[in-house]
Amino acid sequence: LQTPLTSTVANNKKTDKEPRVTHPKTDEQRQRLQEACRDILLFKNLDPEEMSQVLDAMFEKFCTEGEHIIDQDDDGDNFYVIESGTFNIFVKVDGTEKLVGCYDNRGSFGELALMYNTPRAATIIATSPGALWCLDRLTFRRIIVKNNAKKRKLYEAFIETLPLLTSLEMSERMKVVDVLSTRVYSDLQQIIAQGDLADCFYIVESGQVRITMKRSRTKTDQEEEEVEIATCSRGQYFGELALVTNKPRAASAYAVGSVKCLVMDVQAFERLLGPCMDIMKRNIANYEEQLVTLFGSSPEIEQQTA
Ligand code: 1OR
Ligand code: 1OR
Repeated sequence: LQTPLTSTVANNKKTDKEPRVTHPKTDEQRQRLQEACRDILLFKNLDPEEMSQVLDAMFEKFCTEGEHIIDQDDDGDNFYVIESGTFNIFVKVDGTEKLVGCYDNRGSFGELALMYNTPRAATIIATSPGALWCLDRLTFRRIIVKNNAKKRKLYEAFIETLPLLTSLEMSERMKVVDVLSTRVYSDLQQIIAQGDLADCFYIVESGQVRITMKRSRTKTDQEEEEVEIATCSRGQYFGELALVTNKPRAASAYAVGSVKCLVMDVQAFERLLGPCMDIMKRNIANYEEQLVTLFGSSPEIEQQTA
């Protein structure tokens, strides 16, 4: 069994001055941790060595219903990955706490205070018993923040070309880059399935994405066929509709050839892309027109946004 001390020494390279944080884990714990971290966007761009350092450093925390995991305006200690449990997000508006969202057994939170050295921007309260994996501030800054600097260099120029983001300030666009992660898909791979619950938003970096919709051949026909309704290429976005309307995915998306997408989770989408909502809503109005042209009616899309 490795003790924290021996693994700390063994892992240190000569060039690193800071000691590595290591919390020893059983095989079972490590398995659960890996599973919980699989879809965490902030970890997606890490190389295997960085990822294994992150996993080594994480430690488990169980919480009870009603427990405050984070209080707004506090200093940031940890970044949290949800293994299980539900959590409410509150933000103070004019002195009163406003419920602005929730996490349901997946996702992560607490990155902002660590990334930008700011006070906590929201309060997070458990609404069920839960299990969290925590990453300490120093390790987060050493690995994730360093990685963000690389990401900014890589994506700065591309982000500047996106028509969707023109209403954002330069500093806001860089915050978008910080939360983006890259996902690669192979030919024909499904990216979005119509009818699924939605939790992220996509921008095409390279390749083509085919958008299709199911429809019955006749009014009485039970069998559905998939009709191609659009294609997205470099610089275009998709997957916004379900996030804006709070509905299941209205269409499916498939890779044509190999495809690279930039992906953002729903909380970051809501937090950062408010100023881009006009452009998106105009485009959604466009879908509705097209839907009438193609299918003769527009039952699927209904705008619920103010
Ligand atoms: P943190 O370190 O600031 C609180 O600690 C965490 O709540 C924060 O990192 C985010 O990870 C998470 N605005 C700010 N923080 C949020 C939000 C949010 N949602 C989750 N967090 N908004 C809600 C978006 C659904 C914007 C509210 C105006
Ligand atoms: P989503 O979150 O619903 C599927 O997931 C995505 O496909 C959707 O967001 C849009 O980003 C994208 N109607 C509905 N969704 C469309 C359409 C579309 N085109 C792209 N998406 N229409 C095509 C208009 C040219 C109208 C239907 C015929």
